[in-house]
Parts: sequence; C-alpha cells; structure tokens
Amino acid sequence: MEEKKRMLSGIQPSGELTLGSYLGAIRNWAERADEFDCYYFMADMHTITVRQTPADLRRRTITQLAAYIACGLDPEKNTLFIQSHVPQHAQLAWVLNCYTMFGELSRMTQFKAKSAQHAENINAGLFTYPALMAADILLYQADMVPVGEDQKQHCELTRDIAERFNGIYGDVFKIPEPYIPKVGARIMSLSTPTNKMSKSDTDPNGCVYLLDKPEVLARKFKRAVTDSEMSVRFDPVNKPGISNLMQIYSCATGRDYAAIEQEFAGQGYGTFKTAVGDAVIEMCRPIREETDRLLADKAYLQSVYTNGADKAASIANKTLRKVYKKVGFVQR
Ligand code: ATP
Ligand code: LTN
Repeated sequence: MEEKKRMLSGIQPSGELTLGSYLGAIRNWAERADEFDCYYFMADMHTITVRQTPADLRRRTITQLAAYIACGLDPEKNTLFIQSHVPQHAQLAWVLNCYTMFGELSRMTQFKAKSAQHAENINAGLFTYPALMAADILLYQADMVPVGEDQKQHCELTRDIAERFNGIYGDVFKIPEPYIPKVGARIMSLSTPTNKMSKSDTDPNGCVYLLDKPEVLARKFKRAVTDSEMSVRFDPVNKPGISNLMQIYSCATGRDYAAIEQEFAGQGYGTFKTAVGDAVIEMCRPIREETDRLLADKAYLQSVYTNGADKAASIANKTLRKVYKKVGFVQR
C-alpha cells in the first residue's frame, strides 16, 4: 500500500482562535484528513516568545485542542498534540539554529512586526522563532503545511534551511510545500480592513473569535467598516471592507464573488452585513457548542494529547537521531 503524504500545522495558543485562523488554516486541515497522514499541534513554545500569564496559556492550550476537535479534526484520524510535550522540537531547533543565518531571520516580516509591537521585549526566541518552526515541520518529514498567507515567508525559510542541510549531508529532510487556500488566506480586521485580522488585535471590534456568542458576532458584523459607495463589489484595493466581508461570506456559504454581487445588487450595506453575520453565526454555532461540550471532559482531552504526543515523538525521534548522526554527535 502506498504511504499517505503528511500534512502538518500548528497555531500558537497566544489568544482565542479567530475567524481568520479558522478560514485561513484549520478549516483546510479538517477537509483533507482522509487524504493525508495529519499532525496538528498547539505551538505553546512559540507562544512564550511574547510574555504570557501562565494560567491563561494553560487554559488556552486546552481550549485550542477542544476547538481543533470541534472544527472536525477527529483524534482517531489526526495526531493532535502539544508542542512542548515532544522535546525533539527544541532539540532539532537548536541544530537548525546553527544552519539559519542572522540575515535571513532579520528579514522576517513577523519578527519586524512583533518587535515593533513588543519593543520592551525583543528576546532571542522571538528572533529565532522561524528555526523552531522549521524544526516543527522538518521533524515529521511533512509534505504539506496548510497555513494562512502570513506564514508563507516562514515556510519558504523552512525550505531554504532544509535544502541547505540536505546540500551538506544528503537527503535528510523532505522539502515541504506551503498549502495556502485561494479564498480565506488573509482575512482582514473588521474595523481596519487594511490590517490582517489577528488575535492580538487591541481593537475588540476588529477581530472575530471563533467562540464568540451569536449576539457578539452579530454586533461585530453590524459595526464592520465599509465605504460610502453603496455597492457590493469585489475590489480589495478601493473597497477593502466590503471585499473582506465578501471573502468571509464566500467562505461561509461557498458562493463565488460574482454570485454574491448578484445576490446583493441594489441592496444596502445593512442587509449585506446582516447576511454575513448570520452566515458566520451558523458556521460557528456547532463549533462553539462542541468545544464547550469537550471542555467539560478534561480526562478525554488529556487522553487525546497524551496519545498524540506519544505518536508524534516516535516519528520525531527518528528524524532527530538521523540529524544527530549526520552532524557528528556521538551516539549513546
Ligand atoms: P498573533 O496575533 O498572536 O500573531 P494570529 O492571530 O496572527 O496570532 P496565528 O496564530 O499567527 O494567528 O495564525 C494561526 C494560523 O492561522 C496560521 O496558519 C495563520 O497563517 C492563519 N491566520 C492567522 N490570521 C489569519 C487571517 N487573518 N486570515 C487568514 N489566515 C490567518
Ligand atoms: N508560526 C505559526 C505557528 C506555527 C506553525 C508551525 C505553523 C508554529 N510552528 C509549523 C505551521 C507549521 C503561526 O501561525 N504564527
């Protein structure tokens, strides 16, 4: 039997999951579960590159696991685990740090943005973050990495690091491909539609959380920033607010932009915004209800992440041993 290709991705439990991370990433993970051998994790080690309150980080990590399952990631078909439970991530990251250039890391837009956001804490981990991400991916010999557009640069650096390492030591790492959806790869803030929707947004109206209650969702969409033109038309440059809402509506309903333009021709923005809000409410409702149900069963969640870490570690360890041998470490 031909072996399935591997798919792997992670999200930092740095805040509540957003509609952006669902549409840009998680939704595409669940859709491909039968086709691929899948690994998804909570990137808690990446999260501490920005100061966290320990109790919040713990709670969000578990909530994120419950939300992964509620979004359709069946733990029987997908390996779900917590990054810090698999020590090989940190071990390979150290090695890869020695094959990643200062200049490369300095060019990462996420590093530049986060250092501007957290000027008081530009720590070494924030800078070398992409080497840990490369380790996450390369440990599993992943073929595909489903992420939103903002992670493309990190995926490209991962490929460069892998090619550099393979160039010296032979074929150690599989070269992974990013998998970025055509629609939904970059959901924008509802209040500042020229900025990416992000969980660390300080404006509570810009960001939609996957687990927001229906009334909160309705309110956020009602307040979404639009323009003065009064026509529902896809034009991201001149009409970023409306185009973003169209993108969200398209993801939630499966309709394309032409069909959406037709559906709302001659209607006011109020009707359109309400329709987008309603579609998102219906999309999120089962996810929120199932997440709540799962969170009440901590023993089940614990069994999922324990089994996940065992399976992940056995695969990760094979790659790590190979790497250690290649670079010249004495085997125990
Ligand atoms: P932070 O604010 O802490 O930087 P974030 O909200 O930007 O976090 P991440 O945890 O960095 O989200 O991203 C999780 C996954 O979701 C990644 O694959 C990322 O590319 C994707 N993603 C995040 N935000 C969006 C968005 N607005 N649109 C589409 N995809 C997104
Ligand atoms: N950097 C990613 C999270 C992340 C990730 C990964 C994604 C950490 N390790 C490995 C894909 C594969 C982010 O979304 N900020």
